[in-house]
Amino acid sequence: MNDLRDFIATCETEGELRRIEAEVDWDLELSHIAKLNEEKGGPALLFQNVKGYSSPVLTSACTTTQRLALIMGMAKSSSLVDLMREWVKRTANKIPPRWVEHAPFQENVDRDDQVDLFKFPVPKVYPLDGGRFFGTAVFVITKDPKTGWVNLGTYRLQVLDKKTLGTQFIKGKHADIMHKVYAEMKKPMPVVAVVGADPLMFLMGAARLPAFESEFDFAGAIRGRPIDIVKSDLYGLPVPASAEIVVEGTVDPVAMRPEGPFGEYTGYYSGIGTTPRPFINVESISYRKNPIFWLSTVGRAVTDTHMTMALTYGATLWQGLEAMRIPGIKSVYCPPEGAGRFLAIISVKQMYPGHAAQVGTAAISTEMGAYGLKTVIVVDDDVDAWDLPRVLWALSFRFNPSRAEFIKRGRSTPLDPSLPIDARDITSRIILDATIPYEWKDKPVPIELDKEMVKRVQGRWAELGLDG
Ligand SMILES: Cc1cc2nc3c(=O)[nH]c(=O)nc-3n(C[C@H](O)[C@H](O)[C@H](O)COP(=O)(O)O)c2cc1C
Ligand SMILES: [Mn+2]
Repeated sequence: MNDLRDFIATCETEGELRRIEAEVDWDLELSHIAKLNEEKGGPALLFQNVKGYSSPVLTSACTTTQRLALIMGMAKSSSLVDLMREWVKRTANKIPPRWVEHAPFQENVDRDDQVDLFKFPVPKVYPLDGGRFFGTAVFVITKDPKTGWVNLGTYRLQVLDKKTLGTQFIKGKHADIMHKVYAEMKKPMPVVAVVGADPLMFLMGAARLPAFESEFDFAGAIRGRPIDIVKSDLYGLPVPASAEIVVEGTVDPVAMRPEGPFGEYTGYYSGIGTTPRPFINVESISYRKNPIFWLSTVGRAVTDTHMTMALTYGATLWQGLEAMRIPGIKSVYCPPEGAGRFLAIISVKQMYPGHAAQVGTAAISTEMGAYGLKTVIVVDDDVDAWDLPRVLWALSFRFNPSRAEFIKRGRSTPLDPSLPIDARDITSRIILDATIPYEWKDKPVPIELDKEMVKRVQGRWAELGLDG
């Protein structure tokens, strides 16, 4: 798969995409069709007739595990955990990107007075949103001026006027770290924001990968070949050659403007009553002919944002545990209902006393876990991390509240609605050890059925009138 057009074609062949020919308004109507479609587990949608516009909008691309599998080039029958396991395996050997000369998006370039973000069918998503959001299924590319580290991250972008995009670079995110380096140098930070490209690049933007490493190298690892990149129009930043729309500009080191609110993945609006934020002065926009605009509805669970984060945050957590060389990790699952980041379940084959406790404390110390993760549940290896009824069983019959570990202070996300709006920097965490302690000499005896008797009664099933 090379670009978004390949993905759309593949989805169409696989019966995973519907084209919408009827005219649809970008103002709430398009997003509401997408959201309701996502709640029904529907296909990806390509809106071909957006009121007042001639180019299309793609939504709901990542709402199902099947479509995430198509993006990763895996079998449609793969489970989310299969995708995570493969992600961890493939990203062990990173592949740097490759410079190429030309890209289709370079065909149209608008600079200076021609720059107009309203040229694109940017939807307004939720009723109380502060405006139209150009960046949902987006990724922002920045470069550290001191080390040359290139980062690619998904951060929402609001159209503030035809040449300005409001940002929400949350504290400690990689674009925020780089912005602070530029601010110290009193220099504006060059940025590129890309909408539409090889859809894997959006997954990479959303993934919580380590600082100082480039998402391009991880993407190459997953594709098994280098990602083709070209130099951006003005500042020479690397841009995937597969891009549909490329916006380039700078973020001032000090200037701020109000941004938001936006209906976030927690199911609540964020950006109500928050301080102003940095913004992008757009200086150039390049785009393919008939560019495909891509939207994620974000919003309440479960949308394509939750599925994307369940895959990418879950894989990052798993990778982090592997990197710590902790033995016995059987499976990791970060439920999409928790946006893949607030709740994690880890299944472990215990090998020594305290092993389960180690897994819990390790999880909250990984790159992924040291951020918004609040609850870790550790289960024994006879329970699969994704098997929620069995996890609830373990929480009922193996878990003892006196074995819960409570951590009072950790880094939080300002989007967490469980914290007061003015005190969201710090959260508490809890580790629920739902295993049978390894060191117990007398362990409870689990019920196993008599094997011979099982065989015998299965042989009599029809005779007993229980078939069908
Ligand atoms: C659709 C979508 C929107 C997101 N919006 C934001 C945002 O506005 N601000 C933010 O800091 N993170 C946002 N995230 C989460 C980041 O993409 C994620 O934390 C990622 O790791 C950031 O990249 P970085 O680790 O290179 O900083 C969003 C994720 C998705 C999938
Ligand atoms: Mn990063």
